[in-house]
Amino acid sequence: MDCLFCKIVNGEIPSKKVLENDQLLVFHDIQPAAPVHVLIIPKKHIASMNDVQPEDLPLIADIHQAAQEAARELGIDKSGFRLINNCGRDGEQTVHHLHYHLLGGTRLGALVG
Ligand code: D5M
Repeated sequence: MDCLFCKIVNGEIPSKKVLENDQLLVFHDIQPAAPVHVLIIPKKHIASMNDVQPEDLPLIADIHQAAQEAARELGIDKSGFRLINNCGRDGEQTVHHLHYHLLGGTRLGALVG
């Protein structure tokens, strides 16, 4: 499958990894929008939040746990952070593999898109 994030998962495209387990990968965004900006992705290819099935819901809980762990690892757990999912055209989703942006390291203002 011609999916950028699947290629990152299987090592075809390099990434700067923060955390990895059997289900998930956390890596630095190539175009950071904040001092700390990482992406949390399931290794399983799910095109978008709209495509999450009931059997995938444990993965969504795991993503929240990974966000907490990554925030601790990156030193933004105490100051706070933002977790964002862009879905579909109007959500400005550009990579069609489910991912959550974890942003922090500064006051983010009312909206970061
Ligand atoms: O966000 C897609 C995000 O993916 C965007 O912030 C850039 C990032 N990106 C694109 N290519 C790479 C690679 N190769 N490494 C790391 N990060 C990458 P979206 O929510 O779809 O707009």
